[in-house]
Amino acid sequence: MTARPANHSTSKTSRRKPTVRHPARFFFERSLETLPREQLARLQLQRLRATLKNAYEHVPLHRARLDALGIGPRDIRRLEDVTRLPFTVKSDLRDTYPFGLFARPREQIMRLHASSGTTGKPTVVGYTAKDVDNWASLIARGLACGGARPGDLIHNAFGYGLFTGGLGMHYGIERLGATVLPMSGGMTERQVQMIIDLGARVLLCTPSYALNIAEVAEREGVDLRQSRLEVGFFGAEPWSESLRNEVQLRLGVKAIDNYGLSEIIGPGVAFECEAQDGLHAWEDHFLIEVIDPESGTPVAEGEAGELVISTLTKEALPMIRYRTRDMTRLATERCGCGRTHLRLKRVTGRNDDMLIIRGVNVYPSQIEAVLVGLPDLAPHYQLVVERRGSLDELTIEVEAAAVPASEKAEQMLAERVRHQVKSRVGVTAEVRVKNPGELPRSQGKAVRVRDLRPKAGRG
Ligand code: DLL
Repeated sequence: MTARPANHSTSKTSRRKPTVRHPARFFFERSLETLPREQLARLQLQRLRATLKNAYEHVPLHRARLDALGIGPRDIRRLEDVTRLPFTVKSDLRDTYPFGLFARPREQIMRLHASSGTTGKPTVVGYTAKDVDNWASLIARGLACGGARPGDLIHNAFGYGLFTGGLGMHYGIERLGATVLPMSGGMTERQVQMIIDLGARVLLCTPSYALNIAEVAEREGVDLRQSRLEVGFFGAEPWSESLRNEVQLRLGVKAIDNYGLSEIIGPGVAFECEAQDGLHAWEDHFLIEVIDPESGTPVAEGEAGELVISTLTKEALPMIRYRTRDMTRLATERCGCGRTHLRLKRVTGRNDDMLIIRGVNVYPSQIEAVLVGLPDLAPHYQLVVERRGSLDELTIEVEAAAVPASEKAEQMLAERVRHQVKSRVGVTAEVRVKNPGELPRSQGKAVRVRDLRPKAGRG
């Protein structure tokens, strides 16, 4: 293995963000990414009507719903009219499994992907050749937006296969004009070796797997901060600012958030720019709304709510007002990077992942934000939810950075965590301290919650 000295601080204690070389501003599709908002809105309206026509003419479920409301594609005269359209939800995909929401015959589908789903049947999604082509451009655009450049060597550790992460990113990397290393997930020692030996500048994986890579490297005595890595694109699961700091520090990269979901396209819906202040959602391809999940009505700008997305260019699987269940906030003020597309603030988690503990609503990522970075703890955790009597109880399993010197020391550590969580998130939890290495490590999407409640009574 060979490594060259990095051009940023390698001190473990430095919290300074590494600076990205290649400072010149670069756009993959400059004119589209910087389109004035009035023009963007005109394009969206035209594309929304075309999408509606596609869905109405080719998908029986959409036609039946629109007919029931007496709405046709021509009734959409202004963008705001989108709120008259019915929502589409995840169970619509399951109920019409496998191809019932496709607007093209199977023979015209170039690619299928599927998301495993924790219950029941998987969700199958499809792409025409044109969809695959658009997808690659959207990802190339996003990678450039976050600091990747043509000519970079990009180590893609998202899983290849039915998951949209691996192959979706793969074609985007090629479209950007970069070199792709199709690593897929797993075999972490090998990942470390390839990062060092081949000299990737950019790493792609989930944030929890990035941490696993960092940990394995440290165990093997390899300092990845000395490697050529400079940028990491992390996504596919919720993560906190604390985890961002941790990953930046341990890998010596600038960590860029990116968001997407299979039902809409996969990765490629929204990417952070180098400002790391919200994710630009590509509005020429997606119409973004944020609604109150209870009432279904739009929330005021900047308020938290459920993200709802309509696709504007998808041929095979047009989606009308898809309820993502993901909670976020919108920012439409102009971004310093010059892109005009609105930004999603960090996606905190799915509203079905929200726990209600003694009346307090809490997302796992809020607890993560408190735990990661606390002294004497490793940045690994699991939340265990149990039903005791009529109440839900939360136990937080944390991992000590080193085996505690005594039982007393362990109790004090647990007490410190309990206190921090109570004062910063407002939740009362038991804390169980595990020894180093005891909690499971992520290979892709981390499992943060072990829900031991009886299925019928879950919050
Ligand atoms: O995770 C697509 C993807 C691959 C995105 C690679 C980014 C990078 P699904 O497996 O369908 O697709 O899971 C989608 O993951 O609804 C969110 O709940 C969650 N998610 C994805 N990205 C983020 C993120 C891919 N950046 C589901 N922050 C979504 C928070 C995220 N949650």
